Amino acid sequence: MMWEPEWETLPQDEIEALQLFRLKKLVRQVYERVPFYRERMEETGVRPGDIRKLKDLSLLPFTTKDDLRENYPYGLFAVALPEVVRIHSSSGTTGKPTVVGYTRKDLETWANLTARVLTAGGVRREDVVQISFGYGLFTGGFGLHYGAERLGATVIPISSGNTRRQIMIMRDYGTTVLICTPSYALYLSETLGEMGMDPKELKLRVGLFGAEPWTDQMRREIEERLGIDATDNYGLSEVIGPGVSGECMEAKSGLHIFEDHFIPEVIDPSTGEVLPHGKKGELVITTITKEALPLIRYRTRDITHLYREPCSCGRSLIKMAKPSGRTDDMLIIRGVNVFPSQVEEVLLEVEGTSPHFQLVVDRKGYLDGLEIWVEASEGIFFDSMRRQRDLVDKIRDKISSVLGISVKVRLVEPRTLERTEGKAKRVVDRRGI
Ligand code: DLL
Repeated sequence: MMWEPEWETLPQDEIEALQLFRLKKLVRQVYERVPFYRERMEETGVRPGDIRKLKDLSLLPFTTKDDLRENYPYGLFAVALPEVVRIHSSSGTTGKPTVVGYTRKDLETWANLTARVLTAGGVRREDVVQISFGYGLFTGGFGLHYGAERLGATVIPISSGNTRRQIMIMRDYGTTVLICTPSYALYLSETLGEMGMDPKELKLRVGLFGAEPWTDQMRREIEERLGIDATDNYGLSEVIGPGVSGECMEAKSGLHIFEDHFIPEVIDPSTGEVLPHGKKGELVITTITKEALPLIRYRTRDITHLYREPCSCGRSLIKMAKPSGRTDDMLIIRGVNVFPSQVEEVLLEVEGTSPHFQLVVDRKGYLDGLEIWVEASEGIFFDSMRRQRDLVDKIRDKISSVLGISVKVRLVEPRTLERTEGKAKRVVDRRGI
């Protein structure tokens, strides 16, 4: 089943013709309306008229998360604020988050795209869909919510947290579809066991998981434990949120990218050179239909490769492999993006610590935990237990509020964290994903 079969099965030559048409229009628009893009293009020496074929996309400069930050909050918007009807945002590398906006038409597009993802993952009108992604500035909850409503399913906008209540509602309301991060799905299955419940007591049949990397092995485990069919879906706030690509339940291999809205490229992250299909590198996306925040060659920092193959679901759309990692140091913990630099900023503000720290990520049971190991300054270390406790509480509260997830903080003796000659080893990831 497809949500918009006329678009999802377009032959490659027609998709490419459509992409070129939309790209030309987009480049002209951003050149006229967004000073940032005009300056960048002038610096690079390209003009809108130079885009004559799809391959000319590579003449255009990249856009990065830093560019969004430097133009915080609305500098890259291509429409006036009254045209923007929704704002979302995601964590930035330091300090400022990234702000994204949607016009009414963008919200339309987004709902259709997440409806495509849901349909590909096996969701139907008759389903009861429990959305356990956070609702709020994060794009996960609202993004999939409108898609599920669009396709006519019965939506339970439960948001994240309170696992036992999630399970109770799942049972009592007859939830058939679960939408959350893959790690939360596993955690739910574990809690189900702790509550002495059998998944057979639930009506769950399908799960759509995304917002963090996961493996096929994890898919099998989730499918077995919950007795469902699980598919992957990918997206990022800057580009639109969820709805950039999704797996089909027929093949469960690779995520179809909605090429009528996004042009994907894979580049060598160190040289910026475009790589041929099949070669692994950094995914770069150009949005060709978005109005409020169109992005030209946005560097996602996600590592994957692209391939086109006939798919058993009948879609002609190009596929991306499951993202396998990132080219930067961003961590995804319980679906929340975390940069070590955010922790550093907090520590620099707190007296009594040294700027030596490490983020230790672990998965206890199925839930990610983040512990921050911080070297105490000499003074504090020899201080009373009471003062140390106060310091730990202060750091914990500050970091938890900046990152948006709860963390544990451990003070360690001065000069005990490993020093390296090159890049500091800020992250110890023990999750094995
Ligand atoms: O995580 C959007 C989303 C919500 C996607 C719900 C799917 C479902 P951000 O918070 O901006 O947006 O984080 C984007 O998360 O660059 C990837 O590194 C990672 N990511 C998202 N989906 C996947 C996935 C949302 N399926 C960042 N596999 C991206 C691996 C993923 N990584």
